[in-house]
Amino acid sequence: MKNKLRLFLTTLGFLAVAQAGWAHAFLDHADPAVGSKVHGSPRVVKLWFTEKLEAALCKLQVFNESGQEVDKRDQASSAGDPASLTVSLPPLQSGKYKVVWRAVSVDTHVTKGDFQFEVSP
Ligand SMILES: [Cu+2]
Repeated sequence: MKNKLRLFLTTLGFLAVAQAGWAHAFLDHADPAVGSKVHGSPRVVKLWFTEKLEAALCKLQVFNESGQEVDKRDQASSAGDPASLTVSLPPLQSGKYKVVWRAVSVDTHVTKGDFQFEVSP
């Protein structure tokens, strides 16, 4: 009986560790918002995540409809906001843009995603 209890507690311990491992950096929200239509060219794309990031290992890119990267390749976390990622943009023409991100949280777990937004005049 004691062994069974120990096994049970050990299993609980593993489950707790597994749960903690789920604390990855998921996209919380973005500006421009996911799937949104914005009037005029945004100056930056900013993403907020659910966990603090290792900014140097993260990637944030913006592509136009022809698949060309249009961002200024200057992605960084905002000062004092280590769960965010920002990349700046040149003036964008009207059209659809795709944001592709790869986030590495401080626990070194990697998450990826992409979404679109549309620029209208
Ligand atoms: Cu994680």
